[in-house]
Amino acid sequence: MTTPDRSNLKPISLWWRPQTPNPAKVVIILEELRLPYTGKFVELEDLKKAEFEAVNPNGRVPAIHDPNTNITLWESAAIISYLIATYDTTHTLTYTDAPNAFHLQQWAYFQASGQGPYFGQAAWFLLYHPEPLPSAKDRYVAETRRVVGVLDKWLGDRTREGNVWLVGNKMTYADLMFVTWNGAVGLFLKLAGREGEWDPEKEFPHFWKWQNAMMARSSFQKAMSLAKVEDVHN
Ligand SMILES: N[C@@H](CCC(=O)N[C@@H](CS)C(=O)NCC(=O)O)C(=O)O
Repeated sequence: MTTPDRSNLKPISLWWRPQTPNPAKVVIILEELRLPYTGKFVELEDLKKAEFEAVNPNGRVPAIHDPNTNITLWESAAIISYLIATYDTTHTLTYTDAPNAFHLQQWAYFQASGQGPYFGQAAWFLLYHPEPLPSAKDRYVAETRRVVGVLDKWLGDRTREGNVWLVGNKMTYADLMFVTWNGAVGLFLKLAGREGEWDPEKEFPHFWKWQNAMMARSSFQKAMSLAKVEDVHN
């Protein structure tokens, strides 16, 4: 695949819903890489209809179509991997050398398989499951805390070595992949009346510092504030 001409890019179409963690991950990377994109809002009830399933057979957001390369993709981690490989030509958010490149993949897979789904199940059982299932709620809240603990311990060890990011000495796409689900924990515990179980500043100080550094970025602010979904951005 040839590298698209950065000076003449057509907007990338992004199927999404506002303020949802997986689409917002992609918005953050589009913003960080200053790529033009158009939001294509999908109503909840349209996600499993033929029109959208022609884009994503899994019937979930996000999905993208990039007219510059003619690729259609779904799964947020695969989309981010594509955007980085195609457009981060100066490697601002990535490393290409071993072992850093593989460690980035390791953390990205951990986010996609170990953080997102577990935090998502915690939110589901706390807020949406039709029957109250205390053991399922406790299991996923405990897993959420365990995953945050893994990140906090790793970042604490890194801080003692003089680095504050997951890999190498700069913020990468792997760090940014965690920020939206991290940010959802306080909200879903609060909505479930369990805010007493979440004091990250005290319990997970390295995680908290890292999370706040990413939440302060304009890419995160934009991803969380976008509501007018058909606009062209950048
Ligand atoms: N593994 C997928 C998960 C996508 C996902 O669950 N998206 C949510 C929004 S954050 C969704 O579309 N939910 C609607 C539904 O479950 O029907 C990814 O990372 O892209």
